[in-house]
Formats: sequence, C-alpha cells, structure tokens
Amino acid sequence: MIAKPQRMRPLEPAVIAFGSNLGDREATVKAALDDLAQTPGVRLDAVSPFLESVAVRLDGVDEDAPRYLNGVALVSTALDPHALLDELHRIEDAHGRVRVERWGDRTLDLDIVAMGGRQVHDERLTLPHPRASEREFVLAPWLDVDPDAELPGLGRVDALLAQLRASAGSEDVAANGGAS
Ligand code: A4P
Ligand code: MG
Repeated sequence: MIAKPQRMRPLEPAVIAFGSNLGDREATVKAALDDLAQTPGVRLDAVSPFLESVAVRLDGVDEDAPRYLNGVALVSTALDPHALLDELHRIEDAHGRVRVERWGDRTLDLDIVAMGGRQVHDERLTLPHPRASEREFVLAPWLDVDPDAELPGLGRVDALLAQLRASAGSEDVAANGGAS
C-alpha cells in the first residue's frame, strides 16, 4: 500500500528571544541556535547580533547579577505554538537550564516573542510575549534583523523601542532631580 503523503502545515514566521547569564554564555547560545536550526519543522532564518544587558529581577534591575547575553532569532516553522514551546524547553534542558527562581539566573532562556499575528492566552503560553514591549534587550535586536517588525496588537517595534528609550531617559532625569 502506498503511504498517504502527510499534509505539511504551511511555514509560519516566529520570533524567538534568547538570553543567558550563567556559564559560557556565547558558547551556550551558539550551540542552542544550532539545535534550533536542526529541529525538525524549524528553519532558522536570521540571528541578531548578541547584546549584553543588565539582569532584570522581579524587584528591578540588578547591577550585581551576572550580565546577560541577549538576542533574537527569526524562524519559520511548521510546528504549532505549543509544539515550538516544547522544542524550546527541550533545548533549554539540554543546556543545563534549571528553574529555581522566576527571573533568576539561567544558562539559557528561549522565549517565543510572537508567532505571526497569533494571540494565545492559556496556562502554558502567552503570545505575543507579555513583557516583550518593555524590554530593550528584545526590541533592539529584533529591529536589527527586521527593521519593519511589528509586535501584534502593540504596533511597530521601532516606535515601541523609541517610546521605551524616551521613558527610560525621563526616569533618569527624574532620578537625578532634573539636574542638567
Ligand atoms: N510561557 C508563557 N508564554 C511564553 C512565551 N511566549 N515564551 C511560560 C516562552 N514561555 C512562555 O518560563 C515560565 C513559563 O512561561 C514557561 O514554563 C512557559 O510555559 P521560564 O522560562 O521557565 O521562567 P522565567 O523565564 O523565569 O519566567 P518568565 O516569566 O517567562 O520570565 P521572562 O519574562 O522571560 O523574563 N534580564 C535580562 N537582562 N535579560 C533577560 O533575558 N530574562 C528574564 C526572564 C528576566 N530578566 C532578564 C532576562
Ligand atoms: Mg522563558
């Protein structure tokens, strides 16, 4: 009997944010990106330059914590969002990720920032990523690889980044008592 060909899902664009602040960060991220490229149903289209950033904890920015290497990868995928999340968790686990504390130090974090225009809200997954618009370490590298990027429901990434930088600038002025 001739096997019925499997119907392939069309490829959908997805944006993956990566971060690491423990161990050999660059080696871990590069190996994880190789793993992502080897994942069935995932095509790696672009990787941003890596960006060093200060750790953000639940109680704010922590200058004393190990710094992160952050960046963004653009992929096209035939996986559904939950299957893609499973693959990201598999890759995190393979690179020594342990979950001790939310927003704690980690060898590797892989998040789905957005997947096409999908809106997902369930116990495992929120899309777009609810904190992406607040994070320069996500928006800036994303813009590097896609100057026309849009965060579904929130608008253009260049505008969001400008807004974020403007409000960070005004917080600095307020913290310095408005002194010039
Ligand atoms: N989850 C829900 N939506 C998503 C999504 N879109 N992508 C769930 C990935 N995961 C998603 O994540 C907790 C759970 O979120 C997962 O089991 C998944 O089902 P986690 O990776 O286990 O834990 P986490 O990363 O500590 O939690 P969370 O809330 O996802 O953290 P964030 O918002 O990702 O922040 N500072 C710097 N400088 N650079 C960083 O990269 N990252 C974080 C983590 C904090 N501070 C940082 C950085
Ligand atoms: Mg995560």
